[in-house]
Amino acid sequence: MSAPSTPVKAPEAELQQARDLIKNEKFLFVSKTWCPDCVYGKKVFSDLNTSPPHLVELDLLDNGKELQSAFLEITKQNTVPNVFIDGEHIGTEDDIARLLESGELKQKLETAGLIPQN
Ligand SMILES: N[C@@H](CCC(=O)N[C@@H](CS)C(=O)NCC(=O)O)C(=O)O
Repeated sequence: MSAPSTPVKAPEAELQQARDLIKNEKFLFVSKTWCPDCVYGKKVFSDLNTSPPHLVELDLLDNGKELQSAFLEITKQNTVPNVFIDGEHIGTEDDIARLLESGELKQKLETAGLIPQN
């Protein structure tokens, strides 16, 4: 029999931890150290000279799997990068690329005070 594909429900402690991170960190970047899509996302922000994001590298945490489940429950996204600006869920590297292309990413970063206004 194959393993169930539905992730386990996130524990309350990790749900609270994820909510607190989203609420308290103006610029939150949930990542995994080996993830190429995260490298892309980090480079986009670095090229825009943003203030450094608060990085959460899930694969370095003892409770990384549970925390990933918590972000899934909150955002419906199970992948990294999972990015938030000023509490707003931005999404993954596809969303970063789309918002970069449209100019909205820079606008959001400026509004949040994460890059200087023009
Ligand atoms: N482009 C993908 C996200 C990028 C992606 O697939 N990221 C990988 C790591 S580079 C991932 O999160 N894999 C699942 C995991 O590590 O649990 C999406 O649309 O969600």
